[in-house]
Amino acid sequence: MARQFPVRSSTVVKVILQRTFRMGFTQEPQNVVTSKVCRGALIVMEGCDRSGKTTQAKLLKKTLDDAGKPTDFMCFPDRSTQIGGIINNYLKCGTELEDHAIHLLFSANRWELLPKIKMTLAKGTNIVIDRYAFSGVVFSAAKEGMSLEWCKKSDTGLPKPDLVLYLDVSEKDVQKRGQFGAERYEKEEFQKRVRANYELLKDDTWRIIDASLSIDKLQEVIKEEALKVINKTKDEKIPELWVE
Ligand code: DGP
Repeated sequence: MARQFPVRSSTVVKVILQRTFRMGFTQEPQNVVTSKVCRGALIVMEGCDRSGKTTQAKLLKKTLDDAGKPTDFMCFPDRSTQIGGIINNYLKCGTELEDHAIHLLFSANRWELLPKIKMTLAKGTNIVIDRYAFSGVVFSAAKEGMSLEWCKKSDTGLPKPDLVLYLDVSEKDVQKRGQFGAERYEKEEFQKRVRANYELLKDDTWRIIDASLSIDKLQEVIKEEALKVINKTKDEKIPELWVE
């Protein structure tokens, strides 16, 4: 005769669950650390040509890495892409392009790198960018017939930086740093208009840094500002630039 199973299957399940619960298997694993990934900060370095931005931006990347805050360096224009190649040729006076057309190419160069910017910030890495959309506006609007408002439009929707470090260098100090190079915009009169345009863009995310300080002193000031903003913004969303 077939042996009768003495208990109903629902009772078996109940017992197994009770035992398992007593053994602690249904509790949350004790030593699994669930850490939240905070976003990285977007830090932009701006200033007239020869203000020392590139040196400071590259140094800041290293300073933050060394301080345990992983950071990437980027620059605009990024001359390594196809669009960047056209821009490079234009800046070196190898080609002539209509003012609006080159403005849009500078802007397109930023848009094409947006996925990289977003991905980097999302994984918690900060980005230090040597020039951004502000350069786009101040250089293009320094040309005749180009309004500041029109120049802002093509970059509307890009992420707004958490911090803009503006390296303020006087005309006199620029002259002391030697001759301008041979690139298209490296002319005294043009740079004067660029400097005046920068004045029109500043808001409370900007810090005006005296670029006449020594490289080390300047880096100290910049590091302090960067660390402050990294701690402040890690849980915040990044707003869009120039939302009307
Ligand atoms: P840099 O590689 O940082 O030396 O920049 C090259 C030159 O291009 C410099 O004179 C600034 C200018 N520039 C940078 N970004 C833009 C932009 O978006 N639009 C325009 N018109 N000029 C820019």
